[in-house]
Amino acid sequence: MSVPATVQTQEFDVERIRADFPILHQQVHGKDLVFLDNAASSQRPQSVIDAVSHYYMHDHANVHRGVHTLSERATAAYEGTREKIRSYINAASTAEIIFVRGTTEAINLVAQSYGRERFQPGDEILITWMEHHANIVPWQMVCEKTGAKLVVAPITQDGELDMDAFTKLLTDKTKIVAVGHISNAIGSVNPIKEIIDLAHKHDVPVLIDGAQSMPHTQVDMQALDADFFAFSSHKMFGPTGVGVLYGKQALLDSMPPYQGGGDMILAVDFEKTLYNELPAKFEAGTPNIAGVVGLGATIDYLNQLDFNAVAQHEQALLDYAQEQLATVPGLRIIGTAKDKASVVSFVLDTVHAHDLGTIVDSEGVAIRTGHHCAMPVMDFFKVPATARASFAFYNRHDEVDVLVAALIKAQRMFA
Ligand code: 7TS
Repeated sequence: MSVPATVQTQEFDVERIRADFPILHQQVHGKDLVFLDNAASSQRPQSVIDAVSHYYMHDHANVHRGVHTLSERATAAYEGTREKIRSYINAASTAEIIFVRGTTEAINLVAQSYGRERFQPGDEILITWMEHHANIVPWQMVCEKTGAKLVVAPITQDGELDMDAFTKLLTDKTKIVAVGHISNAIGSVNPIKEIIDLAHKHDVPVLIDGAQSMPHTQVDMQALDADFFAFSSHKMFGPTGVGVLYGKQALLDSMPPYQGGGDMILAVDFEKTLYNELPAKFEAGTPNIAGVVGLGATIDYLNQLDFNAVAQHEQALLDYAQEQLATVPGLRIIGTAKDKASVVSFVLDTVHAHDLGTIVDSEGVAIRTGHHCAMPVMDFFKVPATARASFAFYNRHDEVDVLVAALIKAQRMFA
């Protein structure tokens, strides 16, 4: 992602960072692991693993229920993470932080709870051509129930959102805009502040899919003025099975519960149920307590990083990767937006993406191959699949060299 030129950063010590991630120090097929599948799921530092383990060894009980000591400890750790997240993304209140399973559940929650009640036949939901299926299918489902229409803003040949077209498609019929911050398939960074300001001029709320931005950058909800923002812990170095829906309090207050059950009620009888206040209203049933505790430790870990140094390191990795990959004969990079995160999709003219994935794995290199749950983007670039190398702050330049050597080996095998 672009780095402000004037910002002074500390020297980024990648070896010190790598020492925090035990999983990186292993061999696969007799070769040092080179983990370049971070966009699918990144790895966890020891402190996060320890926090989850400590929680299970000392503090586990159900939350918000018992007056006994363990339940109070578990509740304090669970609610403590809510405050850490609030502060990390600068939300106005902890009532605006809803724990969910991940980005997918967060978007489904908004589509069903916000959309299903309000959308009418003829209303429009505006997304973009580069969305992950998690930001397409929930809206299609709500369209089927309400008669609303999914409108898709086009992208350019470089894989950038076509802002002129987007501006024209945003009309009085638009009832919500739902846009990814960073494309998982091609790495493009969308101008979300501009999109939010534009939509707000039409009084249209905006949901940002932040699944791919949280591992690379810090976001400020009040400065951004997003109405909803969704992200997954497992992509930002935290446990799997937990994520966050941020929503402005007034909007969340106006929405009905998404699921019913324990914890989301104040009183129940067979005639009528009185729903709980935010955020409990949207957290039915026993949550992923250990995951949330681990996410709290993840925020502590991220808070001690210098994100300007992280951004510079990742930009240097991206530049180096794109430069080196361009030296591989017959390799084409898919997605050449000016502002890109450290995600590089590519195809080789002689080797299918799936074969590539298997061959580079035999060299210890983990990349993802396929459509990346973004089939419309693949259709746009007229490719069935791509190979994707996605970097995190713990990756090194020499890992790019290992990838490139593995690709050349694959090419020789298929020659
Ligand atoms: N949105 C984006 C932009 C994503 O990249 C993903 C997952 C999701 C939503 C869904 O997140 P989840 O945590 O709820 O599953 N992306 C990928 C990927 O690129 N490879 O595997 C999953």
